[in-house]
Amino acid sequence: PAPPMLAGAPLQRSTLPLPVPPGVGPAPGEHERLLFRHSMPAPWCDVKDRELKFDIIPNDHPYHNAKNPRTVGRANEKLASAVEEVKKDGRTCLVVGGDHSLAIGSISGHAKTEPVIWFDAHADINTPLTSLSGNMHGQPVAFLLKELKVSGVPGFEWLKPCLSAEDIVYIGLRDVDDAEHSLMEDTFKASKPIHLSFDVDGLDPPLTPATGTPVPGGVTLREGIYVAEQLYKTGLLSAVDTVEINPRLGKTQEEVDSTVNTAVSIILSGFGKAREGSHSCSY
Ligand code: Z70
Ligand code: MN
Ligand code: MN
Ligand code: MN
Repeated sequence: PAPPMLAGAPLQRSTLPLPVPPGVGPAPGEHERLLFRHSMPAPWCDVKDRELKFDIIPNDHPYHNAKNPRTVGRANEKLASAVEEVKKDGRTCLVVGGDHSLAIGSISGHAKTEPVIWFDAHADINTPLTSLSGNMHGQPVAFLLKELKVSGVPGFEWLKPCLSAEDIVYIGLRDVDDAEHSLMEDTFKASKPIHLSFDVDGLDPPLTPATGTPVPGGVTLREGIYVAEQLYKTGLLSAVDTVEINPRLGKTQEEVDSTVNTAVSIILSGFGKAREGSHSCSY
């Protein structure tokens, strides 16, 4: 069949390495069919499709609490080379997984200095020594961080940790193991102080109508408060701006009140007010 056409950013050339980690997800070839079936015509995208085949290494015994380390390690080595080729070709790389252990190869193969936004309910920063599940998809960040010096894992001889703690921004965390929590405190504590510059027009307009340039489709109050809470919990929040709050622009007293109340909730969260239901442990 013709290569699948995928929706994507205009003016970007996209490439699709399609890893199928062993035993996980659709069978080889199935990705292509699925992508084709769900794709929308996007003629501005020049899609170059590739599929990676991975070997299942026999007798792949656990390394401490890391299951299938050789199989996962070699698969990631292959993925890293594929991503590197895609980037050398000047294309945007889309990896369709597969579980999150593929980030080890994907991020290693990408240029080494880019910041990484880790959007996840989970921190995925367990090491083979701390993991309770043994699942390597709960460990990729630890493998990538220079600070954590994970080494000696069979299958990962090729890997050179390429990220520093300051290169990672987490969004969405809400299920972090105790050991991960300590690892994060140790790893991220040396980071620099954080400045939060909070423009209320980043929130959805009904929350802060009394502002100059509302734009539809903003962040929910829940999300905004969450961001402020998480920044507070880093212990590194050393300055906060709250801007574009303009009571004169409220058409009614209600609009003024909701704008001010929203801003106050964000500020309080940034300074340590926990919502009801937060437990005493900071995660
Ligand atoms: C747990 C672990 C996990 C999913 C990541 C969970 C990790 N912290 N789970 N993504 N779905 O096993 O290390
Ligand atoms: Mn994950
Ligand atoms: Mn997750
Ligand atoms: Mn603004």
